[in-house]
Amino acid sequence: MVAEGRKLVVYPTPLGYKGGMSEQTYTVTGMTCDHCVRSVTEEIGGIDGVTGVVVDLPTGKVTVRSGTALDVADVRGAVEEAGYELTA
Ligand SMILES: [Cu+2]
Repeated sequence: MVAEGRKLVVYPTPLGYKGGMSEQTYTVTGMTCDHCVRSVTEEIGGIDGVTGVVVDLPTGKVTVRSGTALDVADVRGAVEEAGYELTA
């Protein structure tokens, strides 16, 4: 089952939530399929304060939404934990 280009969204922000939101986009290399997307999404989603993760598989862009700004080292660690590499 291939679903290239599909965006997987988890931990959606509750409707009407406005306060203290931060959104940052990273680039992850090594993801090839939905399985990779899920691994990265779950690892990053496990970081304290993360409220949303959107992965665009073709570009490797990972958009992370959180209540407060995240430490890039935490995001890098989560990506590496999933078995991939954060390049930007
Ligand atoms: Cu994969």
